[in-house]
Amino acid sequence: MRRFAYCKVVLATSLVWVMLDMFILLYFSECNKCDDKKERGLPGRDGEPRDGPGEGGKPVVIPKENQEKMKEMFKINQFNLMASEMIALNRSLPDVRLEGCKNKLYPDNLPRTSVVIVFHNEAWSTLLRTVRSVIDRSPHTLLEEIVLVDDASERDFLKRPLEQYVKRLEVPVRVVRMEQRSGLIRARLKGASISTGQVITFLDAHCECTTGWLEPLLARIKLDKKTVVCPIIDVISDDTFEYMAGSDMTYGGFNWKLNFRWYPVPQREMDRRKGDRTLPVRTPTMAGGLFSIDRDYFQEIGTYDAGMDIWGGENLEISFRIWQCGGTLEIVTCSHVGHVFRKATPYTFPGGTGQIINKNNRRLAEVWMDEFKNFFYIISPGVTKVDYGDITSRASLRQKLQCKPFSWYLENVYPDSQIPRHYYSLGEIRNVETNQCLDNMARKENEKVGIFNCHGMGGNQKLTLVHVNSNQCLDKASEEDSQVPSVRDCTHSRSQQWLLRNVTLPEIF
Ligand SMILES: [Mn+2]
Repeated sequence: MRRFAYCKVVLATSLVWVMLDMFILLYFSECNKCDDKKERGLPGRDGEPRDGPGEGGKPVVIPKENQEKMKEMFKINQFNLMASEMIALNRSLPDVRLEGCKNKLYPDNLPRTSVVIVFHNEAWSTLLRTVRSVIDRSPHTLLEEIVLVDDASERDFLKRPLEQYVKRLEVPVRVVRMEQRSGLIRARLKGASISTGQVITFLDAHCECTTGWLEPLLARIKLDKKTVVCPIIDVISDDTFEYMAGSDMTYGGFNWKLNFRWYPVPQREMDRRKGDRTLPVRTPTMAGGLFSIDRDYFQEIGTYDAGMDIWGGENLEISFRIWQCGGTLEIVTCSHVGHVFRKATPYTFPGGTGQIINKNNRRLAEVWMDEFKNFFYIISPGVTKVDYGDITSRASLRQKLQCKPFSWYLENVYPDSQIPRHYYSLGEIRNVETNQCLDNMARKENEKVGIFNCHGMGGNQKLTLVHVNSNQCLDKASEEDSQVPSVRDCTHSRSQQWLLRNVTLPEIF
């Protein structure tokens, strides 16, 4: 009987202790979620339920009374800074990977990477959320270091406070400063040169890496160091910081103006991968902000064109160079990294945005595009007036590496390009009677072709345009629709005669 009483006492006291432990545990884990999280939050484990603003990649809604302040703050970085500041630096994100990616196995001895992040007046919250997401979601055995390159920011918190903060992080983080505003290209070169990892991973300063982002990238490089890899770039809303999965069904291309654009992955690339969407996509171009490259290979193929200024065109330049000089450029669909896409740039461009991008594009066209550069020059004649500096070192690099011609690239890497691989002439088609020209009138695919006043370019040649299927002839615009040419029975009247006028480039340049 007494023994039973003893047992009851022992049981009761241990129960009290257990409850006390639980209380302490709960109390401290609660505290992680609230006031402490912005500064010292433990690495967030994805899947663990948390309920702060933006957790799980959810959108942040700003209450009505703060809308005015929010708009004011938006202007600072051209994204919703107020929302960003409400979100924990280590917020959780959804696992947006394809099912087939989640249990892929990668070799143990992957090469280690340095992560190089260039920033200019970046917000504290976005910059440090980028850094935290790298640290929290990468195996530390694969992380050599993080290198933050400050491209002459003016904000005080990016000086000593930043250096103090990153000292406490579990992975070595180095901060290097450019002496003057140098732009993305030169700042990245600086970051690359002082880093030491076998692989260099470039990230933008407002990214969030997701679970398992790094291993599939490094695995491709381990397999072949001439493979340059990009993650799928997910969208972090600039308005709400909502995290939205990017598509594995788009890849990088460009248009005649040499603007980078996303296009659907063509059937031939799906076929090559036998329909397995978890396999990397060969992409003609990269967006530029986020990619990994073997350090030696980066050197070997000539890093970046240091003659380019600030930003723009460098992504196409490195894309063409990789492909034409024997490398491979891929989007690794099992790797997801989010990026805050903005509608406007918060940066100032010394000398003006247009001038800089024209200069950079001119350099890449001159060095890499052979005769196909003319497509670009015709569509943006302003480009031919810019001073693009000396390109002899880049041209000799191309020579030295024995890179293939641009026609090879179009044929083998980007056959679905807007730039035709084979063309008869480059110019305009003018109606003999009306003296107007065929024009796409900035219309989109599957819309009517237009007819418009000619822009006026050199040499000509008379022809009749016969439609093969209907055996009818292209005629001047009809009465009902004066801007659209018509197809009628062939009469060989003047309205069915067209002049093909070649653009004679030396003439306009
Ligand atoms: Mn960016």
